[in-house]
Order: sequence, then structure tokens, then C-alpha cells
Amino acid sequence: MLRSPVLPLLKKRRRPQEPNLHVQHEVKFREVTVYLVERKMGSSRRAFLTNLARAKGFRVQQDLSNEITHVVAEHNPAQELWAWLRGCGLRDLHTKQILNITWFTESMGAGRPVAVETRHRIQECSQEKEERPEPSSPRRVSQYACQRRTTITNHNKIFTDAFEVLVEQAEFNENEGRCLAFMRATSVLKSLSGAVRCLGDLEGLPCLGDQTKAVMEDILECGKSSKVQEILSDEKYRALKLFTSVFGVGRKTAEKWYRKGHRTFDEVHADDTIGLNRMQKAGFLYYSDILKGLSRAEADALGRIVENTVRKIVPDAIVALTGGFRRGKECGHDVDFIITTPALGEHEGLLGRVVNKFQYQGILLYHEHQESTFDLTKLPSRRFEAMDHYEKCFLVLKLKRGLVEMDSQMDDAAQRQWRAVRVDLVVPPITHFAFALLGWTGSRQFERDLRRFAQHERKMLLDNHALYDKTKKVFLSAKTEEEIFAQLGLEYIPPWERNA
Ligand code: DCT
Ligand code: MG
Repeated sequence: MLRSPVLPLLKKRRRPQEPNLHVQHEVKFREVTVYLVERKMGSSRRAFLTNLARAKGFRVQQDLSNEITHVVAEHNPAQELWAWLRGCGLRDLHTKQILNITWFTESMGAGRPVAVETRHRIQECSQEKEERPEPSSPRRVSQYACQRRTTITNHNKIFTDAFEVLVEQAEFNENEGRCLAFMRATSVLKSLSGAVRCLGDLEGLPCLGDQTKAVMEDILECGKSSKVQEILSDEKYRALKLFTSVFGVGRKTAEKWYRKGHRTFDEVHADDTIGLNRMQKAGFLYYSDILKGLSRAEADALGRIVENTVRKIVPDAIVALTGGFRRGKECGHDVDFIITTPALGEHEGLLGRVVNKFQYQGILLYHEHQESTFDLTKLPSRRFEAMDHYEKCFLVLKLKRGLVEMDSQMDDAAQRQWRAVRVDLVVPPITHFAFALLGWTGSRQFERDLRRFAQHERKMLLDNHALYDKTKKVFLSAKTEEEIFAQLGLEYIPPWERNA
């Protein structure tokens, strides 16, 4: 079987009514294998027609497979049907007869498969339509990001950029539902293999409600969304956006500064009632460097620095690049590494020594070290968004000129010999490496949906530490990410397809 017979356009998936399986009919016409498309036909009519055809000696299959010779559809728009068929991964689709119901009824009347005539055929859509990328690719698109493959190529940036503003605004307003709705919609659009050109392209896609469609309609018609424009010029949004762009300043602090009447950094700095913590001080000090983010070449250079430093302490230590760069992103706001040691226990105390070495090398600008609060008895956590319990360090390092291949970002007027970059180091024990790696690879939406999928579809709890089967009341161990996907009964999605 290649795909389920249910077209994704069906909003609510019903169990198709099984045709009468108890009666075995003799197959009289071996050269014909029929598949009836349930969409529009409905499950009960499909079951009735299946029984009828079988009773007349036709072979009718429930699932669409390469064996099928005659696909029969009723009332399905040709474009939709063909797009779906093309997405089903059938071999030699063009050798199959794609027919409307008239061929079927005439064949039933004749008691044999009638010869296919042009009028029976559901004509393939024009070449132009065929060449056009299929944005909604009516293959069944899962509501879970962990069942979609999302590379860094986003064909729908015009919409997702707008949604990201709406997500941010919802976050600032602590409107969790709205935030989630726009995050999920963003994620679905990012997974599409082509640009959405009209609202019709969205048919059958999950997570796109009226609110999201209204924004998209606006963009399709006017090139921009009036709602988003309104937010972008909103004073509060602008202030919160500015304040939270500082490393160490979260939504709550930003809101506090806004309530004090501040709208600019100068106003914040001029207010003596505001005391900045260490992280925020570093955030302001290296503001423009950090805001610029990092290129892949810079991330690679940092990888070499981190690896060399770690290996001087534990020669066989494992240093794994994770976060957005592991997913193939070309730039990121920071670089994330997971460090562990093959010998259990040897990872303890390692991070402190690494940081000391950075200091000794003169590249440590800022660090916040969080001790491990890892406690197996407190697992698994039900708080999906909760920070994990591994020992970790949030750093600002000096990346020196000359260490980066093609270091264009260094070419600023000041001709400085270094720039400040954000690095996160996480140190799980080797026994939990796969879970930490999966969790820290992201994207955040991919992780969120992995956890949601685990809980709702498998009655399991997943976090950055472990996978727990609630039914069997056992932890499921895994040494690799592939094993975690397998334990969840999910097709493995490699990191570069997790950009949900
Ligand atoms: N993560 C996590 N728990 C956190 C923070 C992050 O499990 N408290 C995971 C989710 C994504 C991953 O770690 C890396 O986080 P970021 O660096 O924030 O995201 P990114 O995908 O690497 O994006 P960017 O390119 O902006 O760094
Ligand atoms: Mg990152």
C-alpha cells in the first residue's frame, strides 16, 4: 500500500465503511484492478460500489497501490485529483486509467469492463498547472510537524514572516492560543514544496483556520497584511520587540520597562531605578555583535575552538553541533553544542574546566553557568517548554579575526580584531545523549510537536531527558535519535528536515 485512500481534503477522517469482506467472489477480469476514490463519493457509496463490482467479478482494491489499473473518481475536481495522485508516489501513474464514474457504471451495466473512451477520462490538468509547484500537495499533511519534512527552503516566507509578527504579538500579550495557532500555521506553510498562490491551495492542509486564512488573503490581494502593518507600527509592540532583542531581557522585563514609560535604550539607561543583571549588562555591551548573529563559517570556527578546548581536557570527549546549524541553517542567533564523554561520570566538572580554558585563552566575555539539576527520579517532565536539567553554560565568546574562513561579518568600519558571539554548551551524561541531541536540535516547533505526538498518539512522555511509556509504565531507552523515532513509531526525520 502506498497511501491511505482518503484524500486529505476530508476534514474529519472517518473510518471507511468496510465492504463486505466475508463473501469471496471469483475474479473474472484479471487485467483490471479498480480503485475507487472515497473523497466526494463517500465511504458508504464506495463500500456499496465495491461490493457490486466484486459480485460482478471485478477486482477492487481498498488501497491505492501500483497494482491498480483503473482509478475511478466521482465529482472530484480534476486538478485536485491529479495533484493528489501525483503526490501518492505511484510508479507509472501515466499508464493508469484515471476515470470518472461513467466508466464504472457502464461497466457494471455491461457486466464487464467497457473499453475506455476519452469521455470516461479525467483529463490531467494543463502543463502549466502541472509544472507549478504543488503547494498544498494534497498528500495527507500531518498536523504534527514531526511527521512533516521541512527543509530550510521556505517557499512561503511572505506569509510566514507575517505570521511570525503575529506570534510575537500574541506572546507579548500572553495569548497562548493565538500564539500556538499562528506557530502551527507557520510551520505547515514552511513544509510546503511550493508557494501558495491562492486560498484554494490551502485545501486539506491542517492548522490553517479562519484567522490565518484571513491574513493570507490580505497578503495575496494586497501584498501585505493590514493587521500585521498595524502591529508593526504599534508603540508597545515596537518597544517590547526592541527590549527583548537584548540578550538577557525577556518579555517580563521588557514589559516592566515599557510600563515605566521607556521606549528606547537611552531611556532605560537613564533610569537609575533600573538595575541590570550581569547577563543584561553583557547584552547591552555586545548588543550589535550579538544582534547580527552568526554565519555558518563562524559556527564552524567556534566548533573547532570548542572541540580543541574540550579534547585537551578529555581526549575522547564528544562535541556535537546542534541547534539551527545542525538543521542546515546558514545563520543563527547563537551556536549550540552538546558535550559529553564516553565514560559515564567523566562529564562531571568538565564544563567548568572548559570555561576556565576559554578565560585563559582570553576569549571569555561572559558566561552563565547552570549546575546540573538532573535527577532521574523527577522524570519525565510534563512541562513541555521546561528547560532541561543538564549542566549548561550560556556564553559570549570573542571570535577572533583570522579564525573564520570568509569572515565578511568582521569587515566593519572599526576593523576590530574580534567580535562577540553567543554560544550555548550543554553537558548531558552519555546515557542521555540521544535525547539531549534530539531536544537541542529543534526546531522548537518540531520539538513541541514531537512531544504532543508522543503524548496524544502514543501515550508517551518525551522530553530532553527521556521517553516514558505511560501505558507500560517504563522508560524506553535509546542510544540514537533513530531509536527514539522508532520507539515513537515515527518515520525518521533527519535534522535538515526538522526546520518546522
Ligand atoms: N531548546 C530547548 N530548551 C530550551 C531552549 C532551546 O530544548 N530552553 C532547544 C530547542 C531549539 C534548540 O534547543 C536550540 O535553541 P535556539 O538556539 O534558541 O534555536 P535555534 O533553532 O538554534 O535557532 P537560532 O538559529 O536562532 O539559534
Ligand atoms: Mg541556536
